[in-house]
Amino acid sequence: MSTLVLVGAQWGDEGKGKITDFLAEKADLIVRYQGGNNAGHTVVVAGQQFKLHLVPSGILYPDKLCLIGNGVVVDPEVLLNELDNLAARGISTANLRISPRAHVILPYHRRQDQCEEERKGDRRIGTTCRGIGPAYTDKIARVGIRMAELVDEEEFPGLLERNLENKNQIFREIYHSKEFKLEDILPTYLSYGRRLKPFVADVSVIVNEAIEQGKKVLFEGAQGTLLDVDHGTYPYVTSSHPVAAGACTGAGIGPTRIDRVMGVAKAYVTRVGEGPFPTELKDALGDHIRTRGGEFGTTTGRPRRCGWFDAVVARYAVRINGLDYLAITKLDVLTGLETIRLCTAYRYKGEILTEFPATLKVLAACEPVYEEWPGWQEDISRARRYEDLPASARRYLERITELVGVPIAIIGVGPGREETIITR
Ligand code: 2SA
Ligand code: GDP
Ligand code: MG
Repeated sequence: MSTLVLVGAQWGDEGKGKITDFLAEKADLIVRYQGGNNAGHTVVVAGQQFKLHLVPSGILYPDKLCLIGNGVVVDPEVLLNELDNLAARGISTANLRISPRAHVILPYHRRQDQCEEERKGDRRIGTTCRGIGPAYTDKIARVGIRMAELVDEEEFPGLLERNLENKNQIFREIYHSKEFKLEDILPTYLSYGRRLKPFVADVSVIVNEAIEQGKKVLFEGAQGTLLDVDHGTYPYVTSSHPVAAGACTGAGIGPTRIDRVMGVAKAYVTRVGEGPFPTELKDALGDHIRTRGGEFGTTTGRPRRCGWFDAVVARYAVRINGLDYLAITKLDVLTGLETIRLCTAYRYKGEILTEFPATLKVLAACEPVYEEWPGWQEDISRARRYEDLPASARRYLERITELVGVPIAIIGVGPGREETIITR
């Protein structure tokens, strides 16, 4: 198999970073295709933790090409910091390439994100305030600035000036907030452009050539299916396409170039930010899972909401992404629970729903239908083969497979690269 798209099958933070790093050993190229530094992908190797935001999670292997596709929004300041931090830890970033078509996050996007959240009040999305939504809004409105322009010292000043005029009007009249001065931004961003210029290369050309040559390409989704702007719990979503199809538009490849799609799901569910979450546990058990699973935002540190595994969500992810396999992570976090619940369907006004509803109104009125399964008490973090898992853990996973309809290819029993079981 030469190309694999890895997507979040829930609301993000499923452990995509860890699984990407694990699979990257056998890949030649690792490609981010959407999102920006709202993402926080954690990789743990030899006890060392790396939190990646824009750089693909293949970067810890010195021989892999790591690509940031056109579908990503790039905050140059954050990216340069990330590169500096990696370099300080002895990780080479020489193999990084960034698409000239990727849009740039500028300071006014970050402020706009914050102002918009404040204006929404109790209807806020709970964004990461990294400027993601406003940068994608500008892209779709056809006023965005791309990497190609950031690194072009003739083009960038005029574009920035024009955009600042518009943005300042919005800051003045709508948000009643401070205006931005051209001279405060321009020299800094020109210098960022100079530093990033050597990394800019046509990612679509590189990826397509690699595929032609039979190289292995791993596409690393960020966020998750239920945060997709089309397929997620709109409007409580991010502004990009985390779903597998996003890899095509976000990296510049055709759908015929994708061989396999893997969905990453936790053995339970988490969500950070606002919006519906049918199996959420708002009790001591939810707190227990949060503590045990270290469920705090990798980017913002916000506590994540925790709940039971939801097979309605997982089946939806299978359908929307065309999943071939699942990777189930954080099974170890459930160790010690007497019983584990699995949501098999929703009850809506006395009716049983097996498909994920399109509206928040219906979703809000849905009650999860649960099955209960016995838990296990044994420490599973040293399990390396499926057979090493206690019978009740295996039964739980087998029930997930039955309910979701795709096989589980990888099981996570700890954050470290080696704390992984491959089943196929
Ligand atoms: P945004 O900032 O516009 O993308 O926010 C819109 C919604 O998308 C959610 N979102 C995320 N959900 C989970 N994980 C994300 N990455 C970080 C992490 C989050 C953090 O790895 O933990 O540190 O808080 C991520 N990025 C965006 C967001 O919560 C909104 O619901
Ligand atoms: P991502 O955004 O999908 O890459 O996920 P995050 O990195 O934001 O959050 C996942 C967290 O769980 C990170 O702290 C990982 O180190 C950790 N993690 C990943 N897989 C496992 C696992 O199987 N078990 C445990 N205990 N932790 C895991
Ligand atoms: Mg994350």
